[in-house]
Amino acid sequence: MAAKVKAVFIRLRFFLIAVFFLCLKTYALYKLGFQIQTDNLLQEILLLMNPISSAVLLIGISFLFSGKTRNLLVVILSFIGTCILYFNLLYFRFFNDFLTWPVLFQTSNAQDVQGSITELVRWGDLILLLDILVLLFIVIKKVVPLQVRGKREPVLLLGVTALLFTLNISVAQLERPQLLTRAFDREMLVKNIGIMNYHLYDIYVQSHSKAQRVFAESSDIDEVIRYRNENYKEPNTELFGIAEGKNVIVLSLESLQSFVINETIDGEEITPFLNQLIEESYYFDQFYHQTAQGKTSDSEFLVANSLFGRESGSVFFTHAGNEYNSLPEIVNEEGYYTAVMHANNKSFWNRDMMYLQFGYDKFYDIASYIVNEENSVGWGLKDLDFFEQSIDLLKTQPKPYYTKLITLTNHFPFELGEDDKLINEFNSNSGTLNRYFPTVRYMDYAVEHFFERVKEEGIYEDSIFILYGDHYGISEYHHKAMSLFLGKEKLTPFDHIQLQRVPMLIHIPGHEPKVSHTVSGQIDIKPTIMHLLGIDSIADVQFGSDLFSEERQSFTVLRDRSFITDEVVYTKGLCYDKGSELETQLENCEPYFEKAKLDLDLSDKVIYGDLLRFYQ
Ligand code: GP9
Ligand code: MN
Repeated sequence: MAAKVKAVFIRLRFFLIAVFFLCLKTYALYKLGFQIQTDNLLQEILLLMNPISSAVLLIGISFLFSGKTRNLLVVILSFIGTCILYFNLLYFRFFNDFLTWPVLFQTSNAQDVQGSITELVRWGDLILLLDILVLLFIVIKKVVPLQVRGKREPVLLLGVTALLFTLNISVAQLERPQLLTRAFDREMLVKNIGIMNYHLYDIYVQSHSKAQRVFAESSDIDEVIRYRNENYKEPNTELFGIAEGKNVIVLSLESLQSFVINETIDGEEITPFLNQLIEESYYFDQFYHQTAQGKTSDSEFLVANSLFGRESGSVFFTHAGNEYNSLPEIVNEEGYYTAVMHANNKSFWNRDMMYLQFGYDKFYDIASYIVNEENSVGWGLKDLDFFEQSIDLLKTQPKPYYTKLITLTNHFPFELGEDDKLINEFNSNSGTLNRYFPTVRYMDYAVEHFFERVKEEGIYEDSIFILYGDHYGISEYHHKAMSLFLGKEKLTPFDHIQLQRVPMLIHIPGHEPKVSHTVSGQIDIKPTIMHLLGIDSIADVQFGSDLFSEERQSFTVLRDRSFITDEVVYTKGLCYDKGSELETQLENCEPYFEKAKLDLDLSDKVIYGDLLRFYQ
């Protein structure tokens, strides 16, 4: 056996040397070119191993040939691999990001790179050709013998590639669960599955969504428009246009759920400031997040478009090239300056690409903030520092502006320094739930500080504020601990749906507070803001309705097809009576089946077919 393996190695040594060179080069570029940082040994191992499977596959194409052609192909394929790496490097030097398939065709990006190519190319880059020269030398000098094409080789090669890739993915899953389904961030993907496999994955995702777009026809939008017209709700006449010309400040509050509102831990309020703000705002206590795997990005998508995100994956990745008629773009036309402030990498959730499509004037990403060890925790910049630094940015913006600020500290795994813990942790078997309360409390404190500062800076009076929780923070996995907090014996699917409520506040200085019990969701934010600004929404393709409209139907559907009305909750094929919180006959839910289905399916149809390109 050992002798056989040795023989194979000797026979394939030229191929193996080439694979080794390409892997080594990729690893060196990860470290020196793309400056990928690792936090632990496992991540370092992943970086080392992730180029192998794709290098074997790429250079293995030579196995389809014999003799001189085969050896020459090894050199050419290595060169192609190097070119792919190099294009990424140039792109990275310009955008601090990895290439994506649609970007190659998005002319503005490509032109940006072309325009400054002389600044991006460096003499030292020639070192990337060193191995190619060595390989070429070997071929020319005939150092390695010529090989005949083996019948089984291509099959064997595919097998080995698959094996190597499976190994890679398994280790990556340990490091990043749900890596491919959530597809958070390009850097994370590259770090885990390697740059070449990332490109293959990207091509797969993009082509899949392209296909549905190709078969869509302009008449497909008609059904959607008809449905939209049937469901349009007249704005509330008293509030229509009330905020015209005022700044709109949107606070997307990380992982904030409604179950903490007006609750305490050891006698201490969890959200003292929000509780007080609710007393001075319009508050919607039956408001649901409608996100799925796209998490924050899904909530952003819902708010900007009044369309649903995807059932799986993230629409921010799969449909960032679509035509949208987004809120930033709409208010832009009314003279608003539009921006997002969020201290994370701009490519996270593909935001940099999607925001272009939404028409934001500016994305203040991590590069706009001073982030260091002292002011960071968990995912990055602490909320208090984030808000403080954002105030300076707000002040530089032309008025009126529409600005969304996205917080970060209250993110799983809910880490917080001792000094910032203003209340005790909870005491249960779930560390996650236990830690959640102090981080929520901290976020509440940071939001309070933000309000103090906007008042000090004279921003407050000229602005309206929209605050909402982006999605759940505590998953079903922690139900046992959660039941302890809620004082229930066991949580049912009904309780689970109730836990999908997130706080939603509209604070307009000078307005009397009001609590609304209308069942609603993130899909309703866009028409609500439009109407407050005096922009009619009848001609806009959207699936929500104005939260203030007197004609509003108290109803919302979640992305997993559960739905809620004043009377019932439908989830997991069961119908619950809201009053008794017990299961009831399916008949009671039936009248809403059609609406729930159409809302989701027609919204999906718009996205998959890129139908808004047919509608202006
Ligand atoms: C990342 C932040 C968190 O920038 O928005 O994303 P999430 O994991 O909550 O979707
Ligand atoms: Mn989030």
